[in-house]
Amino acid sequence: MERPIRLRRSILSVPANREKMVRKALSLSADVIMLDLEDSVPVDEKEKARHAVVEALMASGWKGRVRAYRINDMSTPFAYRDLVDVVEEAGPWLDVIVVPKVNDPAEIKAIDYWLTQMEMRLGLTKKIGLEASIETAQGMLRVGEIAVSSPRLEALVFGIADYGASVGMPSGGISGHGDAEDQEAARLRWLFPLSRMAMAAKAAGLAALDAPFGDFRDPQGLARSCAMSRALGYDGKWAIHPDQLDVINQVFTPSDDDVARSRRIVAAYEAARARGEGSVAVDGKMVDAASVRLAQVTVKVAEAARR
Ligand code: 1VU
Ligand code: MG
Repeated sequence: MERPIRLRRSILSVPANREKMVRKALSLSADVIMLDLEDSVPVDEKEKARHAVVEALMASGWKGRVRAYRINDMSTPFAYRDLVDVVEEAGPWLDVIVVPKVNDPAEIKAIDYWLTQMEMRLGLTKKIGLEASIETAQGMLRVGEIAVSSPRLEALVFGIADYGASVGMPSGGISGHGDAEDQEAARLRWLFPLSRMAMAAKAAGLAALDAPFGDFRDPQGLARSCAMSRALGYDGKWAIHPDQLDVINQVFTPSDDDVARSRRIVAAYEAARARGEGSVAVDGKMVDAASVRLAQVTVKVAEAARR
């Protein structure tokens, strides 16, 4: 199964039971709109929120944005209804389902089977994609197996607050919480889990998506958080508030200089290969097959962002 290529710099999480926010989301500059049925929706609103997801997925005005929703996790009494009720009604309009707190590859395999049955019954020709959220110690331990558990998987998502809770981290320094000193001291904590998840995602050919930054009134803190995950190979980051979208889109879009340099690298390397050489100097730096692969990723993301 060929994985669709999707632009995923910014993913806006929208509580599905908040009608006004759902409507507003379609006017915002997120690449992906992710209608949430999980942690931002209270238990007694889950059923109403499922209907809202169906309505929103089928609404007009998406304009090329990725249509996503998040189910509740597989240990809850909600997950199967989240899947069946939404996919049976709005399956043809849906691009991807986000599965939270994945601890075991069997959870993704089970969802894959159910989706296959529903797609057959509904006569859907387009396969529905999956994203697995890694936000527990168990999930992080098995992230390599989870990443290859289904050809439907398109991305792994890092869930920072739940991961912090699951390993017993203090909350100061998580996702913008705590003071400046907490933030600075906490930066090192994220290097290992962020890198581990990115490595598993990229080895399986998936996108790596970073968790949201909770302090939506701190654009500098958000930019620092984006820069860190971008540097570690992440493709995009969740947003929980409209004001975060411009910063995220900017950090995860290659700059004009980056794109121009990448094109020079690809051209110089192709010329070198035609001469029978495998390395060449560009702007005083060595370029070989590995640098060309990096340059091609940059060009591909920039072209997708321009569309
Ligand atoms: O200007 P308007 O009145 O028309 O709209 C408000 C507000 O409704 C809207 N807005 C949003 N629209 C779409 N999606 C959103 N996520 C969203 N957030 C706000 O923007 C206008 C300005 O809003 P505001 O500054 O007055 O902010 P509020 O006090 O209304 O809302 C703040 C919170 C944090 C409550 C809100 O942004 C929110 O609920 N965000 C999403 C939370 C979420 O999805 N949580 C789950 C994912 S995160 C996770 O799983 C764990 C880390
Ligand atoms: Mg979570």
